[in-house]
Amino acid sequence: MVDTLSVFWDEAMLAHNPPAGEFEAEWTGRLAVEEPHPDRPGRVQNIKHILETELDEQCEWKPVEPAAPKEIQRVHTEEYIENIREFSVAGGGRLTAETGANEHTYRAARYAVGAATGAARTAVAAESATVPYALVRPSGHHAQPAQADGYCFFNNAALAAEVALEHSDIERVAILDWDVHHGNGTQEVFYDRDDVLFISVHNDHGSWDPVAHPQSGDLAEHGVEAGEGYTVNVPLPPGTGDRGYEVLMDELVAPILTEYGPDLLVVSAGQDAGTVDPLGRNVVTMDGFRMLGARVQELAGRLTDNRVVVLQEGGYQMSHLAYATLGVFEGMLDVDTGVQDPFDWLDEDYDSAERALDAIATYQSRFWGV
Ligand code: OKP
Ligand code: ZN
Repeated sequence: MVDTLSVFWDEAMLAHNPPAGEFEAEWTGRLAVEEPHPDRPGRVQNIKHILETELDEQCEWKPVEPAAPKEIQRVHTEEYIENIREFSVAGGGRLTAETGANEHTYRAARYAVGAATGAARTAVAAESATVPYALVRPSGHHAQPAQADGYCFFNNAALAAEVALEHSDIERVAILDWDVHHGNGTQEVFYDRDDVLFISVHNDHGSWDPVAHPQSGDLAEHGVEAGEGYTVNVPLPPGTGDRGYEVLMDELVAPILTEYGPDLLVVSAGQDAGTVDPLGRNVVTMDGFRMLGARVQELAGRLTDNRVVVLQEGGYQMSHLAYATLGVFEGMLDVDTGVQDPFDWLDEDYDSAERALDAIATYQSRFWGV
């Protein structure tokens, strides 16, 4: 039984700020009002505050050591890390169409990695009656070994998995990425390996940049060589909601994780599948996120001796993100705060989701008993 949430957090992560413009893109001068970039500090400030107001008794706040470049080299090239440092300390700007830095980004990104690896170390420590949670920005799941993408610089989840694998008790890690965007960076890192199972659940958005994001997130991206079958993509149609996510947890994720038998579960928890998120097209409510948290906890209890680590990824509707994230931890800790989703009003398209999930299960049945 887990009863506390260990939140790895440092204010250094608030100072990162991508350039303003038109939504996530560069300013063209066609519009009247410049908009702050969707990855705003308020995202994590709101999560921190709702945890303090609604789950204060359960939360333990943990200090973060910023990761050194050497540690980040477990996943990224030395040259890439140095490029990010130089770009950031010189004042920043846009690295890709949507991914930008300021002078604080390099430091913030090192804190994010440090929070993720600190949380992973807590998770592998045998007596973990706590859920370690890295409350971080910038996110990591789009970052590839030598390529920034999708608001991400260093891949926090991949680094958490690598750090865990250095522990003698940990031979296999499963990463479940429910951020509404494809975790292409994490996929890339482990594409030819079977010691890390990567499951990404996302909107079927495809590739969005030939250089920064060439991966499609389609079913056919299922790993190569030793990694064949160990990348599992679950691309979902728009409108998938609570019921679709519940079915995919029970009919795809749970059986595959059970068959794989991981020693640690890493969750790339971006709550941008949330209803009203401006960057996603799914309609998961707080109840759906409670369900996801409860399912993850059930799987960790049954498969990994409660070894689980939760890493913050996306989520851009600043109010809903906080409620959704509270829902995840209510589910994990089996607590009912009584808080209701204030933004729950859209119907889900379950028929489309069901058709997609059936096709995905058929495809995956060549690798797994689903
Ligand atoms: C980051 B995370 C093409 C559209 C791509 C990027 C979204 C990044 C989301 N320019 N938009 O939450 O997965
Ligand atoms: Zn996302």
